[in-house]
Amino acid sequence: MSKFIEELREAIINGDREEAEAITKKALESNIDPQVLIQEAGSKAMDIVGQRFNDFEIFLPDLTLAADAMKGSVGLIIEKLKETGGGGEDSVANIVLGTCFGDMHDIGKNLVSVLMATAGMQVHDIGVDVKVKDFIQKAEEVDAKIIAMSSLLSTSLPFMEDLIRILKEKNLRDKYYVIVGGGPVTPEFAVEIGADAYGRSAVDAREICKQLLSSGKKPPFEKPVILGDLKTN
Ligand code: B12
Repeated sequence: MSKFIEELREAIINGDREEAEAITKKALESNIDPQVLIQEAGSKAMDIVGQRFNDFEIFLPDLTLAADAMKGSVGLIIEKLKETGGGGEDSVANIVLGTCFGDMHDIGKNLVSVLMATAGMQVHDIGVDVKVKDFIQKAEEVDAKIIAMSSLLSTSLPFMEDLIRILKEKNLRDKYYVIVGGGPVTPEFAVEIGADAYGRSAVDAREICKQLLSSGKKPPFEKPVILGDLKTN
């Protein structure tokens, strides 16, 4: 494992934003793949911190510091991805993206947003704590093709199901592909609620959008497109 990855993981776990940013800068200068940096350093560090929080080894202030360090690192990685990934000039579709109501987690969603944008998609990131009606309102307003919902909290998962139910009630279900992702979301859950796709990571999210848009099929899909196995990713 690259020394940068190990050092960055450590800096994030320790909640040291300055150090995390300094290592991220050096790693990016050494041309390390930004996505490897996110996956192997950032996300792994967050998993460790999340587990320690769960086990009462650390508490909310520690979690907040770690998240801040992660945000610092991700901010620099996002800049790099924007520089190298192209712009949204040949946008293929409008995508409305947000974190579900009640949930303030946005680090993963922001990565999803940037990776979609670097693939030339027009992303309308409507932030965190987004009500179902606001996802739909925005999708109607911008004539979106895809509604992408992120959730890290189990308590916010029912809003994904609500969105699909309300789209059906409004006769809008065949207008939007609905894709879901985030920590507690599973492929089984995506099947259960009738989503069109599930992705484990931000890279999967980007690939899913490409697949849906080139499928030539209207939503809803009988079976969701599933990318990123929980066991291998
Ligand atoms: C950082 C963090 C925080 C930060 C958030 C900062 C921020 N601005 O986002 C702070 C400290 C604020 C926080 C608060 C809380 N948190 Co918190 N948090 C985390 C932690 C450690 C990391 C999350 C993270 O950023 N991961 C890194 C990113 C890169 O990964 P990601 O978000 O999973 O996103 C990736 C994929 O999921 C995917 N993806 C994401 N969205 C989407 C969408 C689509 C469409 C697709 C296809 C893919 C996709 O792509 C992303 C990139 O690859 C997790 C533990 C964990 N390991 O997940 C707990 C965790 C999510 N938090 C948890 C809890 C309980 C809370 C609090 C309730 C704590 C409290 N008691 O107050 C509050 C809730 C506040 C709220 N209302 O939202 C629990 C949730 C349990 C559950 N299943 O419900 C976790 C799992 C910790 C734990 N082990 O218990 N938290």
